[in-house]
Amino acid sequence: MKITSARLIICSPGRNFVTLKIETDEGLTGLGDATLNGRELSVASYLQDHVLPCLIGRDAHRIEDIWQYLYRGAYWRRGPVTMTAIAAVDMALWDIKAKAAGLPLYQLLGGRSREGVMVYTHANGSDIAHTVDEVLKAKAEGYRAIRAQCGVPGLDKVYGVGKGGHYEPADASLPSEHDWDTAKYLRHTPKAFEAFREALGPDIHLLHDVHHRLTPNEAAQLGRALEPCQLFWMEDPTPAENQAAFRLIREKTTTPIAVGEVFNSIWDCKQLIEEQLIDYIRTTVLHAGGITHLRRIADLASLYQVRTGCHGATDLSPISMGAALHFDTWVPNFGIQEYMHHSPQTLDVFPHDYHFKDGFLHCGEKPGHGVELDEKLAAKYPYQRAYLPVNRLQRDGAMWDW
Ligand code: EZ4
Ligand code: CO
Repeated sequence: MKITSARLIICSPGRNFVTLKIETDEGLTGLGDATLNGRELSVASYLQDHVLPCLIGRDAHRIEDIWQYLYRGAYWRRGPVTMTAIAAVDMALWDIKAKAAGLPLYQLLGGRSREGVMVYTHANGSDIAHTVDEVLKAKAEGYRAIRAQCGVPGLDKVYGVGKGGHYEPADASLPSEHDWDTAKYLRHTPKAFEAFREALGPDIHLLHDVHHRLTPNEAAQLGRALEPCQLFWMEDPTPAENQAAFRLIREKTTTPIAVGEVFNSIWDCKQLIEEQLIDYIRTTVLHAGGITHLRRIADLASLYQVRTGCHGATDLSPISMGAALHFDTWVPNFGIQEYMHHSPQTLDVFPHDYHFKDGFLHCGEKPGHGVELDEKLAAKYPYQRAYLPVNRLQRDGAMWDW
């Protein structure tokens, strides 16, 4: 089965998405997500200018060979732009192979390991009382796991909190600026989680995202302070370029740790996994080289009792969500899947086979990954430049991590 065409569809139904469509001489087509939040056109150019010309005429069934060709063959390995571009090709080819087999994608990976995929949703509030309301709302909607983010007294703008409710990660045509004060955050967060746990009772999982803002020692302090609240995980407690830094956190707290939404290859998490410095690995089918590479990461993780917890924010298109849910349905060391709700416009542009029920997402049984693209509708939403915010210290305006 030969690849006859490979082209990009860039649209912005509420936010930007880059989609790769691969067509074959047998009439089967496949879709891959190529969206890299705030850097969308870089991936589009990498694909358009350098990858797509090499695909024409290749056998669409040779997924592994094409993956190696694009990774080893490029000489320049890894990085978010490269690995997102490879992921788009990989996802589209798995979609085609599964359609050719007439099977839902999870069947090609090894079949079903679970009846559904436990997801966590977001509850964001401007203060503790507001966040308690949001957390209870999520519980009432049937979620078994809830990520809570709460405004901090004395800080004007904190990422993901705002006025509460849902947030869009890329919120402006130039980066907006948030401010940060670690002492205020560390004072407030344990009090907030005590209130959330009290309101929820013991049976619902609670999660929290630190967005890389603490030093390892501060992260250990927070982890310890949160131990009585029994978190499912504390996410991205500190930047992870230096994987050994996590030893300092691990020695001091039993609060489980999740890391990896910004990772793009197995090399970013090799030491974290092999030294059992984390509990959950958050790499995705999108930013970490597709199903072919994510499967390799999950298999390494399984040797060390590290489970998956794939990133699933709105900047990953429904195509990534569909592919991730097939992966989650199979992967033996599954932990949890993030589920942040896409806008109604996005869901209309990407008709999909997955559905939510009682705290679980179900990938559906259609052949392939089960997500399509309405190109006519997509054309009504042209690309609009948009950025993630930046984070500065309140004290003196210096740039800070996030
Ligand atoms: O900041 O998806 O866990 N979820 C997150 C998200 C990420 C965005 C980055 O593009 O941290 O909000
Ligand atoms: Co995160």
